[in-house]
Amino acid sequence: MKITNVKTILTSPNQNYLFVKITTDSGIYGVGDASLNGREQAVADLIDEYLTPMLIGRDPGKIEDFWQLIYRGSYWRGGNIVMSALCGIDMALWDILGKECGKPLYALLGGKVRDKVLCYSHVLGKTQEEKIAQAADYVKARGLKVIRLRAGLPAANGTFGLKEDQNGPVTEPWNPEEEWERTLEYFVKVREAVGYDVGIIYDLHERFSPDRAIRLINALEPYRPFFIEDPIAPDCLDSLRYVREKTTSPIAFGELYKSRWECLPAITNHWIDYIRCDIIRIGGITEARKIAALAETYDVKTAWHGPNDVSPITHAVNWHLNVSSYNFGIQEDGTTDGLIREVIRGGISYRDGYLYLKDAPGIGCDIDEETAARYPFHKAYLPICRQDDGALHTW
Ligand code: GCO
Ligand code: MG
Repeated sequence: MKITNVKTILTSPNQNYLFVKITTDSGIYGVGDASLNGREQAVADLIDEYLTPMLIGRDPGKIEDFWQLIYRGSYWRGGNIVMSALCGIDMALWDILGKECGKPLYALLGGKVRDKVLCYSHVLGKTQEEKIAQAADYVKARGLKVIRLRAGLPAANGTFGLKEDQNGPVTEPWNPEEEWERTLEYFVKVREAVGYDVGIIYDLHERFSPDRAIRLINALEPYRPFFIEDPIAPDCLDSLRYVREKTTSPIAFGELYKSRWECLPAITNHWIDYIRCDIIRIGGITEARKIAALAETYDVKTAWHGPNDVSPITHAVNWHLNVSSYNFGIQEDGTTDGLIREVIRGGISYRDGYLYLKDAPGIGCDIDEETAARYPFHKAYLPICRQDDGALHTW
C-alpha cells in the first residue's frame, strides 16, 4: 500500500480545528487531528510544505519509522508546531492500519482491559452562582461522578464563533492574591453544594507561583480534591518537586509537555499522580503509548488532556488508549458544542459518568469535508493574562 494524497482541513465550527486526511492507493484513508489552539495555520503550513512531500509514495504501515523521521530526522527536535503536525499524521496512519486490519484502534494497542471510561466534565458559567448551580445539575441530572472546576475565566473565551480573523489576543485580568481567595472560596462552595461523594478536580491552569500554589493546595486539602491540575508553570522542574514535597493532595500535570523526556522526571520522581499530556502536543498515538507504559512502571495514572479544542477524533483516540491501558485514571470530557459533531462523524458517547465508543475499524471517526467547508477558518489567538500593574501573567 502507498500513500497517494495528504490533505489538511482547517475549519471553524464555532472553534478552530485542523484535520489531516491521508489517502492511499488501496482506497483506504485515515483521519487525524492536528489542532493547536491559536497556531493552526502554522501547523497546516508545516504539513503542506514540508511533511506531505515526504509522505507521498510511502508505505503507511511504517508508522514508527515516520515518527522517528520527523522527530529526529529534521535534526531540530520537537516543539508544539512539529509535534502537533506529527500527531495529525500519526493518527491518520494508525487509522489506516486499523481499517486495513478491520480492527478498532484499541485492538492494535493490545485489546481492552476495561469496557467503559470514567470521565469528568467542565463546570462552566458566567458567575460563581451559575457555576455552582451547574455543578449540582451535572451530578444530579447527568450522573457525573467527577466534575472539574477551573481557576479564572472560562477557557479561551474570546476565540469562539469568530466571523473574521483576530489580529492579536484578548487580555484577561489576573491578580494572583485576589484570585487566590476567590479560587479557594469557589471550591469550598461547590463542595458544599455537591457533597463528598462526587470527585472535584481543580484546574489551576499553571497560574500560581509555587508558594501560592502550596498555600492553596493545603487550604483545599480538607475539601478532598480528586486531583489538583497543573498548579504551577511547567518550566522549572525543581518547582514541581518543591510543591510536591509541601503538599499531600493528588497532583495531575503535563498538558503543556511536548515529549516523553519532559514527563520523565515528574514520573520517575513521583512528583505527580496523574500524567495528563495532550496527545496532539506529544506527537500522537505512537508517543502516548510509550508515555503510558512509562507511567505504568512508576504507578502513575493517565488523565489525557481532553478539552473542547481537541476534536472528537482525539477524544476517540483517548478512549482507545484508555480502554487498553492498565494505568488509566480518568478522562477529561471537555464540553464540545453540537457544531463540531456535524463535521466529525462518529466518536464517543456519554452515559452516567462514563464514555463509550462503538466498535469500528481504526479510530472510528470520519470527516464530512463538505460540512467542514461551510465553517471557514478564521485566525484566532488564545487570550493572555495581565496583572493590575500591566505585567504579563501565565494564562
Ligand atoms: C484543560 C485545559 C484547556 C486549555 C485549552 C487551551 O484542562 O482542559 O486547561 O482548557 O486551556 O486547551 O487551548
Ligand atoms: Mg488544564
